[in-house]
Amino acid sequence: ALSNPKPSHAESLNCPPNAMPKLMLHERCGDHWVLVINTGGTIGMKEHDKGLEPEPHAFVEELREMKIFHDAEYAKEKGYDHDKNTLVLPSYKCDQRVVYTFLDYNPLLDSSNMTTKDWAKIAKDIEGNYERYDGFVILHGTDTMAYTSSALSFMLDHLGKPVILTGSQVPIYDLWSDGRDNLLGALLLAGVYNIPEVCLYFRNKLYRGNRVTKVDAGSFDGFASPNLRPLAKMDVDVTVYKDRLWRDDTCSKFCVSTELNCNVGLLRLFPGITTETVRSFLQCPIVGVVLETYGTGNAPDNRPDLLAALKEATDRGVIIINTTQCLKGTVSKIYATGEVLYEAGLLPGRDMTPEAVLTKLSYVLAIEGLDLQTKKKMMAENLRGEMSADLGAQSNLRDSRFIQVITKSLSISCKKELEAIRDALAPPLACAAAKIGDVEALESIREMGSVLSLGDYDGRTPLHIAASEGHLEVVQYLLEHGSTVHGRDRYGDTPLSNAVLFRRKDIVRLLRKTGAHLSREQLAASGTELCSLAAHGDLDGLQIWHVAGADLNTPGYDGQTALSVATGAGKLEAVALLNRLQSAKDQDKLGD
Ligand code: ASN
Repeated sequence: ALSNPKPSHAESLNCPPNAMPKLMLHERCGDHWVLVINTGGTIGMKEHDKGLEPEPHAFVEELREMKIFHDAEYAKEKGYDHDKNTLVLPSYKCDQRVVYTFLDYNPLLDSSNMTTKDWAKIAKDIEGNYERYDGFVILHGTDTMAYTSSALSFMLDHLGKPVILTGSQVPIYDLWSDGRDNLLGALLLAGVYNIPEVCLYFRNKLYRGNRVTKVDAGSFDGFASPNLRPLAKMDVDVTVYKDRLWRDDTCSKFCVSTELNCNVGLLRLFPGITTETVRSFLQCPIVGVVLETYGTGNAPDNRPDLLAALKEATDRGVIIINTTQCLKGTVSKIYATGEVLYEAGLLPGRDMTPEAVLTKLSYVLAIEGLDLQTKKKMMAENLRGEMSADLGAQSNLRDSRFIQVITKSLSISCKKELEAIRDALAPPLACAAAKIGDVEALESIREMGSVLSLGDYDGRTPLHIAASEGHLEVVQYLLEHGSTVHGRDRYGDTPLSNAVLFRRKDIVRLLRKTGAHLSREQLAASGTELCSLAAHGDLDGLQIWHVAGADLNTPGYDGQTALSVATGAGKLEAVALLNRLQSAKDQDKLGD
């Protein structure tokens, strides 16, 4: 079980007992919390009789001794050293700290031993710790890492925080190892950068988790993402390609589904494959198949026996997805040898990797209450960025009136320049539109192909601004078009903390519904704020903190609670409100 890394109220405020706390809603967020789920893999292995095997208990102890992985002085100063599983990275860019806690699985596994049950355990652990951490790093063996990262991408729905899988080809304890770089990069990306996706980090590159495949057993460059460029690169500069990030277009809260259908399989065609092999593979209980075919998705069209075996299966309701055996590229309807497969009832898998199709089938086929047609529709849809967008459906930048005017006046003709102008102008324009509550302007900016979640020079996104200004309709629109509730500006503020500050109760409600929550620092500091509001009998202020998720019993800097302060100050209405809210909460708990 996880020991509680959460610092006490006084510790987290880092202030002497009788001083006013320094942290209110505006303190720059200096400490970023990451949970490292250690499932095993080469990164933590040592040589045993039969070869390399995972080594229990060694990891944290060894990292603690390495200066690049642990700043013992800072940990002591902040009181983080009480937890033996928690370490702190040295200062990164303007004194940002990644504080990371290890959750070691028992037993640690070579990833060849992992099953769908292990994926479910990882997903559950992320769910259970979701609000307490800014990001998650999953240490994992490389052999099946692409399967796990693909599976998690589907199992973690409406994900708003980074989940980054990494590992290494050589144990971290060896002198010449890729483990140290991979772990360090993954920790920084998970802690400091808001990349709301399941990703895989290897050899300086961050990839989308459902686009990767292991391509090299003997190189530090072990993974490739053939059909999608990396989401970030950690070179001299850290570059996050924000326009490539997958954005969830809903107001729904993060949730996890751990049900997977295991009656799925991968079948690779080869010249001369017998119909008996295909037929026996497609036997009951199999319900979903990834068929790896040739080139752009072709199979022999002079083998009626084989095609009949496929058709029999699809007629029985087996979903068969046509994918290419090629590392790169997509299946498309070009050849007669491809068309016969669709006549046999197969569905095109576009440019998805076999790992992505297999785990997607497993996920979709386990959803209860869906008919076959809906399941097929889901397989064809882009659920988590696992397939490339249909190029025909993309809007043309040149169609935008706004861009037309700029293009003309600046005599621009090439696409790259157009995109550069769009990318420079879109964030401030979107912020301005959010400020005045103009949904139509935001829609036009989005139609130009711009991402609405990019921030201004202070990292304030349109969502921060709309939340501060109280434009509920704009907040709703932004959430439905890929804005993240977890974005932090340079002061560490989120849209939720802005909405609390400016007392936008309806917006606080909507953001909470979408999964926004106060940070551990803000929760710890809320006690003092609540006491101050109670002392002034500020009912509205107390209510808004309650709606934002603060615990009304959190003590202030001097140990008093809001209730004791309100009682002492004779603020009877505040006393009544606090009692009412508390008893409603107790009732809720009983109901649970
Ligand atoms: N067999 C190892 C594993 O997948 C390979 C590695 O991690 N490099 O656990």
